[in-house]
Amino acid sequence: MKILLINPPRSPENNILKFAPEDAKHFIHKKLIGPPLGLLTIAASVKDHDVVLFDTKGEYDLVPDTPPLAELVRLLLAKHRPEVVGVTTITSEFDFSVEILQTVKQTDPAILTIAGGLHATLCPRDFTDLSVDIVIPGQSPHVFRNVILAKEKGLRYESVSGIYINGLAGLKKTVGKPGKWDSANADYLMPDRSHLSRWIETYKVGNSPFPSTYVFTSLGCPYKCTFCSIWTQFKGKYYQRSIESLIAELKSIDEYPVVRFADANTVVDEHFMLDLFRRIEEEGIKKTFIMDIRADVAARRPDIIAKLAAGGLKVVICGFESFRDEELKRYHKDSPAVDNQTAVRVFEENGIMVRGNYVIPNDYTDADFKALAEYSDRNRVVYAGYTVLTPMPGTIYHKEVRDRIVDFNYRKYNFFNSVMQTTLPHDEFHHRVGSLWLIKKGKDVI
Ligand code: B12
Ligand code: SF4
Repeated sequence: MKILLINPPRSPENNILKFAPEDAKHFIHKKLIGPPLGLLTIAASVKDHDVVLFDTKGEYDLVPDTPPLAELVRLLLAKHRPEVVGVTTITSEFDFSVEILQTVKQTDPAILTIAGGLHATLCPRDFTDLSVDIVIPGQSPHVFRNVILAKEKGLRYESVSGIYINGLAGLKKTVGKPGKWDSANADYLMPDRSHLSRWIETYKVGNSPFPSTYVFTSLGCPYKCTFCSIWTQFKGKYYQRSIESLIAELKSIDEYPVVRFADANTVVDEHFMLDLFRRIEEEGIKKTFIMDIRADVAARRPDIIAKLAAGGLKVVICGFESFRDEELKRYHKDSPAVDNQTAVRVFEENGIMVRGNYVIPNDYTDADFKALAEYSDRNRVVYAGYTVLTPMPGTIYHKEVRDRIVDFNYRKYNFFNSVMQTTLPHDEFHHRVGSLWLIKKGKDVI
């Protein structure tokens, strides 16, 4: 079976960048670089078939004058002649995923179209556009494989559990539950990164001359922050990979000297991380590591941070979220603001560069912006990110404020746009958020 998997482009909507002062624009995130791990996993589930994976993000970075999406998809269809096309979807890229599948159906209605990924997991019922044949929620490589087998054998898709079939009468869920699938352990599928070799030069972060890749050591998160869709995607569960499977993966990616752990939180099981880094040292694996680590972990366990730094940890992404305890409590962050300050000190003492991220609520007034600016100025970090507290569909926060949402354009759900009424005038709010990006140490950008 010929299968084409397409990673959609980034959403261009970025009101923080649009309204920021000119001198701040250089620092504001324009794009995140990284491989589509989800699609690579799906590709691995059907590797006995003829699979092509196309990263449109990488393509637009590599060849900026690549034709617009619909034309690009038509070229891909003409070149690869797939019988099945699959897309992965996060909320802000939903429209592009649908546009890809619409182009597929306009070109050849016989091609089977399948949508999966985070947004398909949290909001499967959004995929009612008739260009979508099947929606597969969840960690679903085995279900995807079952759909391909059904197509191959000419069976009805109704026989595959765990999918939604779309049609004129709407989406219909098939009966039964898909069999158990242990994505992080027994059923872990090693991604075949050779699918991405065309774009490897584009996977470079900041000023690094070396390409980076993502590897997950865990899935899900044991915390329950109200604005976060990662724990809801995994229904609050947390799955840890095995150390030996990680060592095997790290040893297989010599072409990527920089590895970002794609975890919600890399240090949850502290013993696990210490054991992993002991094995990394034993195996003589030399990489630069980037991780997401919570402030409270660094504040409580500076000894662990020191060990990780010795093993190659160079950059940490840390969700500071707020400088006020009452806001952190409201977000269910489970970590007081003082931990942010302690964490910055611990990371810096260990030569680790910190990317600290704050989320800005839509009701911030002039006084709130001034207070945050003052705090952030006292706690400068090398890379600082200031994004908008966004009600992502499928989160607690979305349920809380759903009646106050004024902008339903999913392209804006990427943390760079307020989709609720702001207390300050709309343009000024984004200008003020943009100005904050100037409060950081030095001139580096990631
Ligand atoms: C890797 C990653 C990326 C990569 C790759 C994503 C891509 N497709 O191109 C890059 C770096 C490009 C990226 C970019 C962005 N990301 Co990102 N990213 C992640 C991260 C860290 C890990 C995701 C992952 O790989 N998980 C592991 C894989 C195996 O799981 P998975 O993707 O869910 O895939 C499984 C299933 O979903 C399913 N599946 C997936 N695809 C498909 C397709 C089919 C056909 C089927 C059947 C099944 C299926 O099967 C897979 C295997 O089991 C998550 C945070 C996290 N820790 O989860 C954020 C996350 C997904 N990103 C997020 C966001 C917002 C972004 C950005 C918009 C950020 C920004 N503001 O710029 C950008 C988008 C573009 C840009 N502006 O540059 C949000 C999404 C929130 C939401 N509700 O939409 C997350 C959850 C982070 C967060 N803080 O909330 N991201
Ligand atoms: S914001 Fe971080 S700590 Fe909170 S639930 Fe999401 S991943 Fe977990």
